[in-house]
Amino acid sequence: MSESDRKFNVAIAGATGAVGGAMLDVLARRNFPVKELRLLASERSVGKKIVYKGEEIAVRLLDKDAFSGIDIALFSAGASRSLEFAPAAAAAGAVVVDNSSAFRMDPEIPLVVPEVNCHAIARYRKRGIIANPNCSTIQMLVALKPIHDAVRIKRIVVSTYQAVSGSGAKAIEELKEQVAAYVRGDQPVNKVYPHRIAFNCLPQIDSFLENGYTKEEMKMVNETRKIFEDDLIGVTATTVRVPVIYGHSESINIETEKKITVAEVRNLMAAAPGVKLVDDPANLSYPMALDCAGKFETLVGRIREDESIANGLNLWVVSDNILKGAALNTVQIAEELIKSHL
Ligand code: 25A
Ligand code: L14
Repeated sequence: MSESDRKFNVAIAGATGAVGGAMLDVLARRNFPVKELRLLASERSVGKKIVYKGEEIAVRLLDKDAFSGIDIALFSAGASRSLEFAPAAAAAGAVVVDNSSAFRMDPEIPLVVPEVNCHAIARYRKRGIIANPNCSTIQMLVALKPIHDAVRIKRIVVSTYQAVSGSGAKAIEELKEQVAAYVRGDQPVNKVYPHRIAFNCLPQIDSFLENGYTKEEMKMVNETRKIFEDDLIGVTATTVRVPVIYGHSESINIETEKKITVAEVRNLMAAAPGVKLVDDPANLSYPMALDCAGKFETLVGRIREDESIANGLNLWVVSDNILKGAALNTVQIAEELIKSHL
């Protein structure tokens, strides 16, 4: 069999969700060599038909027996489902690429952004699972990796402006319904979020921890250290939900060990894999959530020197949280798996 004839049996756990649907899309857009595609979800969706490349596929129940014959299992049904079913998928011989937070900080499980630490994938063999990082961490590190390699980043101060699609399909509906209710003059109702999200900003993503930070904020701290393999890098984050449907935006301030100029950073960004430089203030051109939706690249702009310290920089980084933040990164990991490991 020639290299181009190799095809793989792929399962998607959580296929009916916001991220699962994007996984189907990305597999098709990138022409992933799929032999069988098995779509798995909860009882609610069993029997529902989903079209992949013109072919209708019926959704099956996610259970421990669902993975026989599967080569690669992409998981996006939440952390509790991953904890319950990913080990069974691995035991059945599949390599799992998991989108949830369940395994990210497990020292035996690699946490991978292909543009940043592709080499770590090889460590999947021990448990048969590879973790996909948090969406906000992924886009930040795609942009910062070339700078870290060039002049070492000592400290990162990041504030995020996160889209509602990160909390799934029902959160997108909640924002739309609240906007419609507001325009009608009715009282908007909140179910997914603890407060109204329409025409508001919520400085809370995920639950609060003892130290006063949210879990989302501490994911950015801990996952950055693991992916950069740098326990000394300082990271502090404030994560905020904004009434945007697709695309997380991030204001990032960094302090570097050695000096780097704005022109040098622009050159690094123009050459960086997965990055598109959008930084032409004279023409009012900068990264915006509306422009990143549906795109594979992470947009970087507003690059400025931080004039309050010796070696400081500010950047504005925007990416589609459902694509690079989840489905695309997962499929890229699967592509690397079949290229170098399976
Ligand atoms: O809190 P958790 O458990 O960690 O979950 C976190 C949430 O994060 C999302 C994902 O939402 C998940 O619900 N998510 C996961 N990874 C992410 C990432 N990297 C991420 N978000 C951002 N970045 P989602 O809407 O994208 O996907 C949900 C999927 O999970 C399936 N699912 C849920 N419970 C399951 C299950 N699959 C198997 N067994 C279970 N027990 C879910 O499938 C969906 O594919 P579904 O069939 O249950 O839902 C189909 C549609 O039904 C709607 N719906 C959801 N909940 C309810 C509901 N309808 C009625 N009642 C409900 N309680 C949804 O709109 C869904 O589209
Ligand atoms: O992947 O925006 O850890 O609500 C879970 C919740 C990503 C974002 C994760 C959200 C997330 C998310």
